[in-house]
Amino acid sequence: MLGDQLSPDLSSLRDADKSCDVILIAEVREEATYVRHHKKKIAFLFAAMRHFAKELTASGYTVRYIRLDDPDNQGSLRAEAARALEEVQGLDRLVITKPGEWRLLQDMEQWGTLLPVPVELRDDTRFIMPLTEFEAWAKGRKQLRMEYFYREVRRKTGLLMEGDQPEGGQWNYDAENRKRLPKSMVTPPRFLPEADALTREVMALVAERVPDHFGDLEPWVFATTRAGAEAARDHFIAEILPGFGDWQDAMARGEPWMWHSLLSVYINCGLLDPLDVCRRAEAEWKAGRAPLNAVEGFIRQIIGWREYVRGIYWLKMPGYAEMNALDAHHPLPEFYWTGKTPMRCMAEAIGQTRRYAYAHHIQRLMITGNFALLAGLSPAQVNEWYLLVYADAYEWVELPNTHGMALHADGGLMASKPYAASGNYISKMSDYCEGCSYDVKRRTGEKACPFNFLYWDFVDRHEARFKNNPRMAVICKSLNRMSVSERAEIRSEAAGFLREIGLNSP
Ligand code: FAD
Ligand code: DLZ
Ligand code: SF4
Repeated sequence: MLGDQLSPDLSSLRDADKSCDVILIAEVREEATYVRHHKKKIAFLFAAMRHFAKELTASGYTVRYIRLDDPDNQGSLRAEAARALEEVQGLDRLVITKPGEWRLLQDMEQWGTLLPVPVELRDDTRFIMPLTEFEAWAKGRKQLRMEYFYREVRRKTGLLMEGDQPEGGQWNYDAENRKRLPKSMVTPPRFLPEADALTREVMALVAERVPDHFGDLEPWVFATTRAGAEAARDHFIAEILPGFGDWQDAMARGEPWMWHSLLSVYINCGLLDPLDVCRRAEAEWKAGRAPLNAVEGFIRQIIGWREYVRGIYWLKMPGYAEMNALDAHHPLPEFYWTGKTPMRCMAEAIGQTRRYAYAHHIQRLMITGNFALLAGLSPAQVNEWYLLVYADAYEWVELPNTHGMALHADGGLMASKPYAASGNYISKMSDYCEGCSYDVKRRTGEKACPFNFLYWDFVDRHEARFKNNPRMAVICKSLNRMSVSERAEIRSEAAGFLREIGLNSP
């Protein structure tokens, strides 16, 4: 069982025989370092793996748990599987639930020829839409759009449905979910558990073994047991969910969590079941304790976006990872690691990412993602960053979000238009611009906000591609209303800024 397969109803356990089968779980250097994962991400996963192994043992399974500091640790999953087969008598086959990453699936598909026993790879059944159903849905469609897929999943699950119609008469209440946080509004207290003794032990191990990886171990913010994850879920549903919709797109200084659930980290590693979480949210609406816009918005993220990005990943890999439709090649600027930049919005989002291995969706999309898009950063480098900095990141979910949603590197497969925005959007949805060294109102000249000239430079660079896109036409027309000298000034300002942060002009 892999680090993100911590579910007692995993397909590989379906017919497990407690009297003779052995469950192998291994902390291995190769998985911990193939990208330099955030220290908090590794500590979270190893602590959750250790707790899960105890849970399995208590329920009668024989578990072979390999710790990172086991002197005989072979350093890779395949080598640990080989060692287990050698050291444990009587094992005659290996059963694995398929991993969520192409790289690992490719490797595991070879195990049958490399190991002395047959290897059976089973589908991961923890998703609502099996991949074959996603493929069938996608087949023959000219355009794939999440919204239509989402309606299929609503019908399939019956979530927020009245017969074959959506509850409340609308499928989507997003229009109600774009409020700016009022100045007087106070965000609710969050459920942020302290580290238990087991977790503290793992934190010390991580600090010792991968000291140069990105990110802080303290302060600790994640539950590492199933019971803890369930407590986090219950707290969210009872206390936070009612406000989820209204400020879903809002950002505020010193407010990393807003009304977001902080549940992806638990759902993605198997401590929480996505459909169960959605049914509980639906029950809150039915009981009149949470409004429809909040509950629909929350459920859409899980049964819509989460399922959709997974479908896209497996439909389009391996070519998907190589796409670079906007021909973006700049390396990642140093401040993506340090958070040291006068751009207050970027400093907030990156600083928080370093501290918590978490940032909410709008920060990932409209701050760090938007900057990467506008500045023409290399999708490969940006992808690696997102994969390693967030505790909830596995390639099946990270890659389509980054590559497709944030960077438009797939040329519009995931999203019909790039999520490009100038400083005006950030100023509307946050208080970051107050007290920033830059002036969000200025497009060029002294103290002009980099998001402004980079935005117009981006539109200018890609005008030919976007002018026929109906959702970009208005923007392209605005660009065309600018004088030649104005456009030249924007280009030169953008080039100067990129040089200043260590990048050559695009
Ligand atoms: P909430 O805002 O409370 O949302 C509820 C749940 O919906 C989440 O827990 C998550 O399970 C699901 N969800 C919401 N949006 C998405 C989405 N776009 N795709 C898939 N699931 C979604 N999410 C990851 O789980 N792992 C990643 O590696 C990841 N990388 C991302 C990279 C970029 C560039 C962007 C723009 C988004 C990424 N997301 C990723 C999606 C989203 O940002 C996170 O799921 C969310 O921020 C997690 O925090 P939360 O649990 O508080 O979410
Ligand atoms: C992310 C991760 C890390 C850091 N470490 C391990 C590990 O030591 N053992 C393991 O089984 N899995 C680990 N993982 C998760 C995998 O690298 C991989 O991302 C997922 O299993 C893909 O579904
Ligand atoms: Fe970000 Fe520009 Fe606002 Fe500064 S002024 S916080 S750089 S959007």
